[in-house]
Amino acid sequence: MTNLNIDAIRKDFPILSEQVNGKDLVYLDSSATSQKPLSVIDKTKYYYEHMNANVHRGVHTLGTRATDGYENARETVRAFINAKYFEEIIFTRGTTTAINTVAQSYGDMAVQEGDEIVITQMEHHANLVPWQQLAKRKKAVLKYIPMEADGTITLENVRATITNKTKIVAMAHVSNVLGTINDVKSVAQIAHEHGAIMVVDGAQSIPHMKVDVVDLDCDFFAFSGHKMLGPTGIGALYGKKALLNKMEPIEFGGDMIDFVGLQESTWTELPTKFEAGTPLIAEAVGLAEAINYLTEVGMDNILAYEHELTAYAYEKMSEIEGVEIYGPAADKRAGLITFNLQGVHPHDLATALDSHGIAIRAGHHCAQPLMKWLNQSSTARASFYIYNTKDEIDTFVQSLKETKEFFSYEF
Ligand code: 7TS
Repeated sequence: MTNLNIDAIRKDFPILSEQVNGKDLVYLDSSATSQKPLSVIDKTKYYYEHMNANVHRGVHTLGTRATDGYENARETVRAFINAKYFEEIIFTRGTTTAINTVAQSYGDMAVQEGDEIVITQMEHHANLVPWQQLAKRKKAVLKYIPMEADGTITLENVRATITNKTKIVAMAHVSNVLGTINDVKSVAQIAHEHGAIMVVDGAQSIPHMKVDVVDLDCDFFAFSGHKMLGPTGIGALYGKKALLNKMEPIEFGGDMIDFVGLQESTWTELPTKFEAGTPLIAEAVGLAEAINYLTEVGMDNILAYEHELTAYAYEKMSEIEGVEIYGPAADKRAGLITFNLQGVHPHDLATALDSHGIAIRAGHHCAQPLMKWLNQSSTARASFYIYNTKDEIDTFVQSLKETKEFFSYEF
């Protein structure tokens, strides 16, 4: 049983008291975006009320407060993922921007015609399309590591796919559809043995488990703040300093320059070299507060509690005839369950559940190649976070049963 006081945690999230269609909200869509605790909402408000100015410019007091808030947030992120240097943390708009930065900057520098980029078919489009585009620009080969029937990847297949022509391996730490937890640490080691770099899409892992980039020994790690209790519009790219130093910026303008002449310019130091323009100041301050919250609850407690919830939901859902669950067994997956209910389109299901106050996601989950692999055009997904309860799962499972009954009368 969990050590967490979930009732107390739930009180920290004002939105959980919402009524939806006359019912208590049951929010099971945290993989899309998490809800925000009052401390994050308050801190963002506090920033605008007491700290707001542009950063790295003014000598006035508010300028200093804003700069300190922003740079302290960078230090909070650094410590949270155990990066060695603050220069290795680049604030971005989110995972998508972080991966695109690597694909354009590192990719354009390091990948030549005939080289290989290795990914998997379980990637979110954000960790697939940028590599497709890079492969096209460079006439490189985009290779996919085969998946097992349960949506996992074996290290044997990783070894069989990565070759000495491979320059980049990019993989989700946790799949947003299958819930698969990939052994990215071992994959990074194999990539390095072949002289390739390892890019980890951490969008679905960092909200739910301890991430240590030094231990993983990945070269880049991308994530979004909004899935980890933080504000929308902010995320980060971790990159090893030696690599980031060699890379060219992909955006140019204010802040990121050192000297600007009429025809030529030079770039400033890391991390600002990759942060052109006025950055996401209030958002970074809010993200740091979210990290404080997560740290206080404890990442190991979060992982253990979500594991308990997921195992419970998996078992209850498996008992319903006509429910097909995709991905690995409950003990091998993160806190989400993607499924279909036979005879009911996922959008109809999500609409029916919404009428019961239950929020789930339906669609292709920005993973069309994975839908192809599953042989499904669309699926439904319930995803969990620290504020969810077994009672909510009971409500959800009961509503699934009622929806099944309702639609079976129609056929
Ligand atoms: N990578 C993974 C594994 C994701 O799950 C997502 C978002 C992204 C990248 C992109 O993150 P963004 O913050 O830049 O948009 N995933 C989802 C999802 O599963 N449902 O909505 C968004």
